[in-house]
Amino acid sequence: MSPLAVTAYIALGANLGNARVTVLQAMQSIATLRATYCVHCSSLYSTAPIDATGPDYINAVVEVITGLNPQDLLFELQQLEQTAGRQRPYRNAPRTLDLDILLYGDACLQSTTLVIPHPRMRTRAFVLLPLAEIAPAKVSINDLQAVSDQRITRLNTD
Ligand code: PH2
Ligand code: MG
Ligand code: MG
Repeated sequence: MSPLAVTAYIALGANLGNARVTVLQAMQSIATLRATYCVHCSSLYSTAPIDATGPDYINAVVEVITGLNPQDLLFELQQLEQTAGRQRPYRNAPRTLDLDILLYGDACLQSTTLVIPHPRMRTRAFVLLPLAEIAPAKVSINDLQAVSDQRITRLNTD
């Protein structure tokens, strides 16, 4: 039996167009998804591309409580990516908006379309620092030390 609602963490990233505006709008859109409530939004971070080329990214993480199952949540997030004009010319290409499910309760899932926890989340400062800001218990000191060479700057929101 699946629970009524689960706490999930979603990573937001963008490095094409007005990335700051796109990420802020995506946070609002996530908060209005059906059966989904946004509990915490991290600050925005400017980050160097990792395993990718192109401009610096804007990254953030949000915590939601959702009644959607993982596949339905993924579908809704992909719809938001499409609305933001997401194109996929090649792996890790610059993008207008990327929305990745990091954690979904304590679920471990491995389907052809979705792997949870996100397989690369522990190796990326652009995920770990915003996640640590809103959910410190989800990130260890060792995690943070392992990514301390990756360039990342928290942006002031005022
Ligand atoms: N996303 C990637 C690959 N590399 N680098 C940064 N800084 N931020 C991202 O969101 C990002 C990346 C693939 O999704
Ligand atoms: Mg991604
Ligand atoms: Mg993605």
